[in-house]
Formats: sequence, structure tokens, C-alpha cells
Amino acid sequence: MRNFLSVNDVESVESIVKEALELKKDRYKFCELGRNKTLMMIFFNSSLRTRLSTQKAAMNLGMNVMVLDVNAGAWKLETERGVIMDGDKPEHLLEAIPVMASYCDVIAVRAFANFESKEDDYSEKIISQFVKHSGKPVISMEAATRHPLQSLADLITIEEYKDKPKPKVVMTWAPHPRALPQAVPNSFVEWLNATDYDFVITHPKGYDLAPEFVGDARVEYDQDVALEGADFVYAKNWSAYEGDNYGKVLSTDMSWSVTSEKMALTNNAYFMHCLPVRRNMIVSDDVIESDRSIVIPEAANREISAQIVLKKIVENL
Ligand code: AN0
Ligand code: CP
Repeated sequence: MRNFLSVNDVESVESIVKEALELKKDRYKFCELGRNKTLMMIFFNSSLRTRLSTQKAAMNLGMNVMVLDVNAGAWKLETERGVIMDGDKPEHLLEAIPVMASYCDVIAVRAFANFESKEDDYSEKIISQFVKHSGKPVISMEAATRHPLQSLADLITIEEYKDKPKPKVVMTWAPHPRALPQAVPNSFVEWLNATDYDFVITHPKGYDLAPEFVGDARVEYDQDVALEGADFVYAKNWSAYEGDNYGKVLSTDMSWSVTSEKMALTNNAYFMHCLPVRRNMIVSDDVIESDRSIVIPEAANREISAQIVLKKIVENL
């Protein structure tokens, strides 16, 4: 594997999930593989899970790790070419990228959508510059439109908990006070579409995701209908994608919250969320604390998804 930016960088979703589950049985088996190889993790945005799980995954492989929070202690970066840099940003991304790349073998980047320009976000303006100018393999730790390490961990988790070959998986929008990116849902849809599970997306009207991600997935605007018979409920908020509403919060309709009444419509479904989650907005206390909530094992599998990806990239260095 060269880069890990989307499901398209994986030869077969089924095999990588299998390999990940195999790796999980003995995560220290390849502790010599990454000797004298350095992973640099660059964060333009906050993180708890991605930071810790990716670092742990690299350590399991014997790699060295460097972490840089661009907004805490580094020079503020200009990202536009052609700007007269007489403002508050002393350094340009076009120098910063090759400099950072010169100290490492693999670069992982977190750079969320900033909602200033849909075109910039959906062309992955930041992470694509890392691919272009670093000369090193690049791993997305959530870019503007996708969060593939999360989706892979989600699929590993579903594979571990499912009790039938083709479970019904329902991804539901849920209310949130602030505008969130579409990266997690886009990516989840893209990865689920590569499985043969029974997959349904449900959200209020106005929250349709980009058609290139939705593909042939079934969209049901009635949440109660969608949840019927679900084996897995995957909750997530996202802001609007379509037209001039891009990046806007159109609804905080609390009737879309995942409560025990909603879970009662399902086939005793497992509850999933990528975290961080706002309790009693997205999901009620009792649902997230119930024995059907698998948010903690889901987060724990972030170590495994990062490790299988790093392993494949390091093997190819
Ligand atoms: C981010 C998002 O929704 O994309 C990161 C989730 C992994 N969430 C927040 O910013 C709260
Ligand atoms: N799920 C996830 O990516 O969490 P962090 O934002 O804490 O990394």
C-alpha cells in the first residue's frame, strides 16, 4: 500500500478486515518491522482516539513516532499560493511539507473540512498537497471528506459482533448543536457499500450526502422505518452538504436522538458511534451505557485499523 486516503487504497475490504482480526490475536508479532522507521503525525485539529491509537499502532510495529500539533507551538501556516504573506502566518505549507517529510518515512495528517469553500473541502485541498509535495506515503487521520481509519475500525467491530453473514446496518443522523463535517458518514457509506451487508442511511430531508459517496445505498427519510430490524445502529451527526446549505446546521430535531424507545424498534441492535459523542443530543445516557453499546470496543479497534494500515505501508517502503 502506498497511501491510505480512502477505501480505494485497499485491494479488498473483506481481506483487510480479516487480516486486521488476525493481527489483533498477536499485535506484537511484527514488532521489528518498523525498526528505524519514523511516523510523523500532523494535526490541524483536535483528537483523542486517532492520536493515541495511531501512535500505539506504530509503537506495536517498533516504529518511532513524532507528533506535531500545527496550531500549538508551530508557526501558523499559510495554505494558499500567491498570497502576500504580510499577515499573521510566518510559514507556508509548501515549505513546511517537504521539511516535515525530510524527518520521517510515513506522514499521517488530520485536516478537517473548514466549510469556507465546498470546492476546497471536496477537492481535499490540504491532504492532497501532502501527497503531492511530501514524496512520502500519506495516511488520512480524517481529512475534509473522509475518515478511513475510523471506517475500517467500524467494519472490524461489526465483523466481531455480527451473528449473521449479512447484518442490517443503519446509519442514522442525530442532532448536534454545532456544524460537523461529513467525513465520518461519507467514509462509513463508502466502506459499507463495499460490503454485502443490508445497509440503510436515514436522515432528515436536507441532509443528503454527496451522491458520489451514497452510490446505490438505500436512503430512508423515516428514521423509525429505517431502524426496524436493525442489527447495528451507527449514529452520527453531520452538517448539510447540498447547495448553499453546505456546512450549515438545518435541524437540531431531538426526535432523531437515539433513545431506548428508538432502539426498541431494532433487532436488539448494537449501538455504535465513532466518538466523541454528545450525550443526550446524539444518544441518551441509557443507550450508550447499555450492554448493547459497543462504542468502547469500536474505539479500541482504532489501534488495530491503524496497525494493519501502517503494516502494509511499511512493508512497501
Ligand atoms: C469530528 C467529526 O464529526 O468529524 C471528529 C469525529 C471523529 N467531531 C467533532 O468535531 C466533534
Ligand atoms: N473517532 C475519532 O477519530 O476520535 P478523535 O477525534 O478523538 O481522534
